[in-house]
Amino acid sequence: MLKIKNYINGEFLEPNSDSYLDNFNPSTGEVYSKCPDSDALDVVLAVTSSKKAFVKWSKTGAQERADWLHKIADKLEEKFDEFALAETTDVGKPLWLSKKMDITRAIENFRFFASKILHKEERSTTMDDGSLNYELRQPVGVAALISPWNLPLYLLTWKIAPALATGNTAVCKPSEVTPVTAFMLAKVMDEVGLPKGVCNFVFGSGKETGSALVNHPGVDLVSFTGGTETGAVIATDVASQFKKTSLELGGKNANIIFKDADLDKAIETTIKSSFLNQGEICLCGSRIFIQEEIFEEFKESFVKKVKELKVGDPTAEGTFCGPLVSKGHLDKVMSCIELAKKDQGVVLTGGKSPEDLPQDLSKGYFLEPTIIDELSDCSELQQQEVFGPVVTIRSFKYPKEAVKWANTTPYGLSASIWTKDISRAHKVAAQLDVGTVWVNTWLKRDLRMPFGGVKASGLGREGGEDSLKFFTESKTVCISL
Ligand code: TXE
Repeated sequence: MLKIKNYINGEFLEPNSDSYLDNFNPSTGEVYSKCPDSDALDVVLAVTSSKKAFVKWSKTGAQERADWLHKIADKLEEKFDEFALAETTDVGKPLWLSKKMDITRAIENFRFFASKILHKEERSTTMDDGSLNYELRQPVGVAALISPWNLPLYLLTWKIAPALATGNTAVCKPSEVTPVTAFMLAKVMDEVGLPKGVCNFVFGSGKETGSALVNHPGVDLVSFTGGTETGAVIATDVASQFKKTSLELGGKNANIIFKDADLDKAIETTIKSSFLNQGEICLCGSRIFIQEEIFEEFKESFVKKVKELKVGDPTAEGTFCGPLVSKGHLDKVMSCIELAKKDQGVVLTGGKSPEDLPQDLSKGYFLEPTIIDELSDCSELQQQEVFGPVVTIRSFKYPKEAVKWANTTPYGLSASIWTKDISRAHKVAAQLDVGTVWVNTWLKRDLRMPFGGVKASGLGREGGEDSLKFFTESKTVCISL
């Protein structure tokens, strides 16, 4: 049985409490590893180590920090298959997806910021009297990096890479639901000889470990990705401590398909934007709006193709959906489907566990991809994030009606638009209250561009220059010549 340990000050340590959380394999429903249930004392050790390491690390040159990030990326490449299988086992996502997205993007995160940091620019101005102003962008200090269970290594490294590249040190608190690849990353950092205390890992629950970390006075910055509710708790915690904070939260994203869309391409991509990673991606387009002229044609083709998706063993060839991440999450998603049925929703396909699962997967948390039609406009489910393989479809007549519906949600993370009319695409994109809009595509990410949400989807932007800005403090120096 794998027993995960904290990684603090360059050592692998048992939690102070010596208590552990069960970590389940979602495909079999069995406990397959143990995650430390760390307490405030473990957090104090990690923050103290991080603070001590900051003195030297913050003074290292950009090239030296970039070299360390490349060493970590080199090791991740070496252990690519091991990491991919571990992520699939822990989350339930198909192995091909772990390889194509999660581990590949984790490596890219290190490579991108190892390069970006070498091109950091600071502003300067000269005044009429000849005085010189220049800006210093200096590391903030100890960064608390808190990540969710859906894209564990991808989203944790999305924070670690810029944090270290800019000269901060870090205390990572991965999700207790999927801790394994973070533990493997700690081993990689240890193996490459990253100076001790530069990146610490404390595993445990959000309420105890996560909360102790966010509230530790030695933490200078918080980068959080997770649910909106948790984001609100953290925002409240840090508000009176004035800590630099970035919150990437939930989404209830619209996917708007106009009558002139390339229907085949729209349907092919909509299958991914609806059900990739079992719908457990905050950027999934869970509300599909189709212009009435093509609604029936879309519905018939979409339902037919979704019925053909393979649900089962995430390590098997051809699997499109593995299990949901936990029993609790499966129950939550099933309750959303029951709510939809109560609110006049018609389940066109899915809504239940597959019948043909082999015996060894019979206790797994599987759910067939689910399409719901005719859901009442005032159903709570039109507003609530499901975060599972469940989408609703609805027709619209005019573009302004689609925009109204798309914006009628507390969230504002992303949206997709399908149309050949580029002028309409520009106009509709400008009217959507979200942080990212995709036109005739989905989930295409350029790491140079900012990423984040508005409204209940979060605060702040990370990505490219925005990450360098977030992970540094700006200081203006004015010299009278
Ligand atoms: O989030 P949780 P989950 C969202 C997604 C969904 C949620 C699922 O929309 O709503 O994340 O991930 C720790 N103080 N996104 O269930 O429960 C917890 O231990 C400090 C959006 O993991 O919020 C875990 O490590 N920490 C995102 C992390 O917070 C606390 C992309 C997240 O836990 C804490 C991916 C506390 N009080 C998922 N309570 C995006 N927008 O990019 C919990 N934690």
